[in-house]
Amino acid sequence: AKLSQEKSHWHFISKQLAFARFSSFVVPIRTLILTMANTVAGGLHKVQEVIKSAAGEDKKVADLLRDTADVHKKTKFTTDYGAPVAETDHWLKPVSDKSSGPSLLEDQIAREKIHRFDHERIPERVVHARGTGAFGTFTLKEAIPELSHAGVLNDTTRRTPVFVRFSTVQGSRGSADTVRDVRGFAVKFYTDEGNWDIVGNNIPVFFIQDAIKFPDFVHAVKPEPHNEVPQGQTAHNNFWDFVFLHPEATHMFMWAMSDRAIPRSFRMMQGFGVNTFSLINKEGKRHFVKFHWIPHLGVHSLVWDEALKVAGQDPDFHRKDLMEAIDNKAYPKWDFAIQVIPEERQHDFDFDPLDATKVWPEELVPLRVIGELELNRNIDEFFPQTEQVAFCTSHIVPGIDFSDDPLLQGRNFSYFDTQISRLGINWEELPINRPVCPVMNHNRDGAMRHKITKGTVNYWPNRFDAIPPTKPEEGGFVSFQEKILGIKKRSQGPKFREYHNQAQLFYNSLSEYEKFHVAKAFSFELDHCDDPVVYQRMALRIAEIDLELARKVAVMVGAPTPETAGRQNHGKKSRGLSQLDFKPRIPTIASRRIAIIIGDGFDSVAFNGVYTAVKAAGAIPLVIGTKRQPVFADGVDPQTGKGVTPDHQYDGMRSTMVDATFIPGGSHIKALAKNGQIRYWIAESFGHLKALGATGEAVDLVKKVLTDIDALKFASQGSTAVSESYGVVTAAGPQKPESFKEGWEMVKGAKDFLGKF
Ligand code: HDE
Repeated sequence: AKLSQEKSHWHFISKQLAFARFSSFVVPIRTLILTMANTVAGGLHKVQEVIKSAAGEDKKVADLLRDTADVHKKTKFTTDYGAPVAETDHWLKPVSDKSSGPSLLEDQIAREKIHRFDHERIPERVVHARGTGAFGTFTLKEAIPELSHAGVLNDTTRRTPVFVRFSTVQGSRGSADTVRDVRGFAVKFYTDEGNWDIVGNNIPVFFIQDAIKFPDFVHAVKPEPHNEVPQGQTAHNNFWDFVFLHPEATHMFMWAMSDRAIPRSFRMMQGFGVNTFSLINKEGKRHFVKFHWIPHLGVHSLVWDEALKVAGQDPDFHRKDLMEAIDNKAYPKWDFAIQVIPEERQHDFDFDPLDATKVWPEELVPLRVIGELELNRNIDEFFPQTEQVAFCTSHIVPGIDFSDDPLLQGRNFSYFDTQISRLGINWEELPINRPVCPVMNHNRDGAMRHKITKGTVNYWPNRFDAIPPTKPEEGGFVSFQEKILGIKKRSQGPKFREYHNQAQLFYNSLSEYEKFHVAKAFSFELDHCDDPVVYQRMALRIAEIDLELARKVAVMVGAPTPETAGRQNHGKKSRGLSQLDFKPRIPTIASRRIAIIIGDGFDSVAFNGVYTAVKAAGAIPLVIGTKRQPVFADGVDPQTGKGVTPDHQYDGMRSTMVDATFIPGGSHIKALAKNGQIRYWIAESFGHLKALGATGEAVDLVKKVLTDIDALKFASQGSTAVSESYGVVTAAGPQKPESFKEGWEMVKGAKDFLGKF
């Protein structure tokens, strides 16, 4: 019953994923070979590129090599002060024939080891503590001299090195990846004119408008003070209490309750600078700007049931996904786009463009794609790179400037400040943070200073004219000259006081399936609040967005069902808010994980065909077997023949860890059919709307399981037809070459069907 209740969300997900996940399951041999050849050639090309850049084309690679050692190179073991060490396993102590005496304090080697260990931890980030990073390249596709004179936005021949850190917000460093939360999307560009950081999120708006509210907000969202519960969740009284008391949070919490907050992968989410910045051109003219990252893979999410399970089954799911994709050379890419408002049009909208709780609807301010980001290199060591990387919204380069967005103004203070307590005042000298261009000024000293500056003066002006400020005509940064008028007071602009229009705009723009998920998300979250004041008031707040939604949620969470809308829904929609607006650039299964389930007696023709096809398409086949020792195909003698060693056995893997599952036919089906874990795997995959493929005897097994859960009516009818949308592809015939052809027809069918969406 539950499964059929949820069928609408299966439908939604299948539209997005079924083809991408499944299209290469059954490929004719010729196509297969061609695809393999292309993939291999593409792969080699990329490898050569990376090696070339490691050799010096990528300035950050070259820079980091200065501080990189290799534990696998045969070098001498030494103390930190360089003295060679002969023994590291025993503390120095008096030892007799019979026993050993006390450990001696004089052992400088043991003491050094323990001292270093005692101080290994640094404070975790106060927010965004859990994260992972990777290196990449930013390429400008279209210069924008009319808007900005920044080198990085004008020179299309440059390859600007970048470091990107993705994160969750609420949980601590060891929390799970797939929790419902906003994701950080912080990009550090190592430009020739200094570092430029876009410290963004995967949601384009924020909960609050003024930075002074940030400590209250973070206290409310983080684990509660009396018991430090919950971890990695917004599902608690204090969070919902706070957002009710701050109507400005209304727009953002709608996003946070949508599928955007449970991404399938960091590689499949958008990024937004959120705050409004300025672009300054050569003539000194200013345009307000918002920055966007649009993933080539499209925007995809988990379903909540998957997210919950994966949080326990593999808390590092997103971290590993990113690393795995880069290792497999399926480099994630994003378009870099800008939205621009000329300064003189600042007041032409019914929202304030400097209010970070508002988007600039695309219909009013179109997106312009001007560049591309590719992540193509994993980190070498987590702590010195991902943990020590330090982003600052205040890191801008000439040609870019701030705006009076009051959230940004506070952020510009906060990030630098927090790095001082996390890393110390000389944090900008750390290898991951230092720029690739020369750094020179009269800032000096402080704990852990690395740089040595020769000369007798450390101030300006000085009698030698040593290191004067860089002149504007030589590229020196000049702040935008802005005329300010107003009464100094603790307040905000009038348009900041409108909180509901865009919350409705967002909700109205979602597909039915996404709306269904929002209702479920509220129901989960408010169900976890045990203070009636909290969930009752929230039901009323939701009624100010959409009455129908509020009524659904109220029933589920035990609040009185609202009778009237707190405010009429204006019914308007906008593009780019539903994630259905972001399809994969090219439908691909590259980097997707495909499980192939086998036991002794599997059909080797079907197995080999699908395994090779999946690999050739750049996807990751994971063979799941009864055990991790060799498993034998039908007709292969276990004594003399060659078996397949599975990557995992049933206990070590779950359907939630993969994007699709294929089960070849063969006599192994008799045993599989009796195995509860396998039957559950099939049912769960179907429930999460993942593509399921089966051939030969496996078709009956899949059908039986789907019949048992009363789901067959949604699945493939017959052996050659692809199901309308439910991603179940079966070929019942014997696995001779003809049936590959048959399979190919099915794949084409799926393509035609999915092409409509
Ligand atoms: Fe942050 N935020 N933030 N934030 N934020 C931090 O800086 C802060 C805000 C974001 O991967 C901290 O280095 C204030 C919006 C990301 O290292 C801290 C305000 C957005 C990251 C801080 C905001 C963000 C942080 C903690 C309200 C989206 C992780 C550690 C005015 C545009 C960066 C650190 C990384 C981290 C302050 C609001 C994104 C304390 C005061 C809006 C992605 O400085």
